[in-house]
Amino acid sequence: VLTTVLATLLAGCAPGDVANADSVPGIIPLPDSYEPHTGDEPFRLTESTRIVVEGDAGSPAVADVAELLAARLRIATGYEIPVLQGEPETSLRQAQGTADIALALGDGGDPSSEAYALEVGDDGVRITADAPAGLFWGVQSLRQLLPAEIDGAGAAQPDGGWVAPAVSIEDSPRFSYRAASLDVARHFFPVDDVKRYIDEIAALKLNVLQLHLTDDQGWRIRIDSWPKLTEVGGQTSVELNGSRPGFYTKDDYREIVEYAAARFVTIVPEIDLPGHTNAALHAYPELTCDGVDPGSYAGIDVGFSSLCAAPERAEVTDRFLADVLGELAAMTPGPWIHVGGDEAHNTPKADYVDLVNRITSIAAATGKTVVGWHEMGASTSLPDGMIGGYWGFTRPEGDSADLAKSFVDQGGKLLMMPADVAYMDMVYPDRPQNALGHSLGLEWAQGATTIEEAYGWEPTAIVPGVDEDDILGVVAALWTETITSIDDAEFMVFPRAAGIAEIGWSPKPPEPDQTAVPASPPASRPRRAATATCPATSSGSST
Ligand code: TNX
Repeated sequence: VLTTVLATLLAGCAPGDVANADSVPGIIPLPDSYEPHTGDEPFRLTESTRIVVEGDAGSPAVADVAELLAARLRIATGYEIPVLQGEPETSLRQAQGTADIALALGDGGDPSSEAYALEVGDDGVRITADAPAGLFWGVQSLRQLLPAEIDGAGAAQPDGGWVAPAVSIEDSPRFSYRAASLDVARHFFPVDDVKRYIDEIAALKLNVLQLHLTDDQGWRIRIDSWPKLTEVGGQTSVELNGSRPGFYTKDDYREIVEYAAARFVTIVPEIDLPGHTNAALHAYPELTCDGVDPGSYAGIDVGFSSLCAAPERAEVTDRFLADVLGELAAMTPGPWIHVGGDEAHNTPKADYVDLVNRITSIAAATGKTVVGWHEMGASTSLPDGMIGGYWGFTRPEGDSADLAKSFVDQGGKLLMMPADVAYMDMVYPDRPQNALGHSLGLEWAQGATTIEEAYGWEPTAIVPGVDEDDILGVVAALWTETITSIDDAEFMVFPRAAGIAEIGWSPKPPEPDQTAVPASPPASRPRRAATATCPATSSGSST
């Protein structure tokens, strides 16, 4: 899939399609600054290439980055690609017709930095960073400079050899939270599918995976103190395009979290509350106001279920919230937990605000930073620094902008995922179907979303009064009412999420009135040419 992404977005736009193709490195998201050494000899990866971790490399995380790179290169090339510590032997290696790939961790600096520098030439590759994450992102850039076959299984060898063009890159992200989401509640996705998805998003330097773990149709995460959530609530799913129930044990979840962490991706788990709770209410009818089991739900409607705000249910509801969010926080090393808050259409306004206050304060008591959908901005007592997820349109309708702004007014920040451009479950214009003949995607967010639309929005230009500093990041969201398999998920998400990855990482593009004067690299980047117009027949090579 990465190959498809890159082939579509990069090679499909190779020289001829992009005005300044000679000077733009074939990397998505486009780096902050770059200087191509046009005319210089490229780096050549051969059977004697080694990966050298420079210095004393006390950091196991750096060794892990080196091993991940080595594993990928070995699979694609069949070469040995040893990993060792020490100093790269540039001159010796050059004489043998190759050079080392060096990874160097700077001393001091900001441990949370994602910045890196990448030097590529015929005397080797050198990636430097203040923190391991930067080295990992630098590795992703290197992968994209190599021929697309580097992401393959080893069957295809590139015609021109394993070369990467000579270039100097200095790079760091615009936003610190660059996410994809995956709805594992409507249809369940097994651990291996999630790992594959993590590999794909990390290649685009997305560093958060929001897992939508619960909804009306299913509850997907084991909670020991409320076992029927998964024993009952994990056995159902949407049945539109085929059923896919299931749930993660705590070991499964830990495996996902660790796999993601090794790729510098943080898992943000979402328990959707107080609406979207039919699976929980079916498992524990004592959570409903009338105590009656609502039955399981396999359709795709939203907004009908709700926790009960009535005082006589306060004890059981607050115990449920504390147990669920407590266990979830305990198994989540990342700083965030997401408590939903969307589309509680069946919860009276006063009850909704009361429940939001209880949900968010119980969530904050776990020590995590709380994330919720923009509707939660209806409360004026949100916890300190709470993050709101804006999923209205790029031209806000109704009170969506006000509700989102409420988070900022209360000292929090926003995640931007406008549904008309950042919802990967919206149909493509030609409305393709899956292998079973079912249509893929929904249309409610202003119809089809093209690749250009997914790429053509600016996070600071949506909610009035919300500026760069008020925005934590961007999200490419995948809801799975119509999506049953990881193949279909990838088809919907890529390449559209590549545009969102670039919005989240690359420098803010110049205002439209400044684009008349083309910027000369490496000073700043132009927004890439419209990608969907590129020819589909491409070599798949970025060199
Ligand atoms: C809206 S976005 C939802 C989800 C649906 C999605 C389908 C949001 C916060 N809620 O429940 O799955 O639309 O596109």
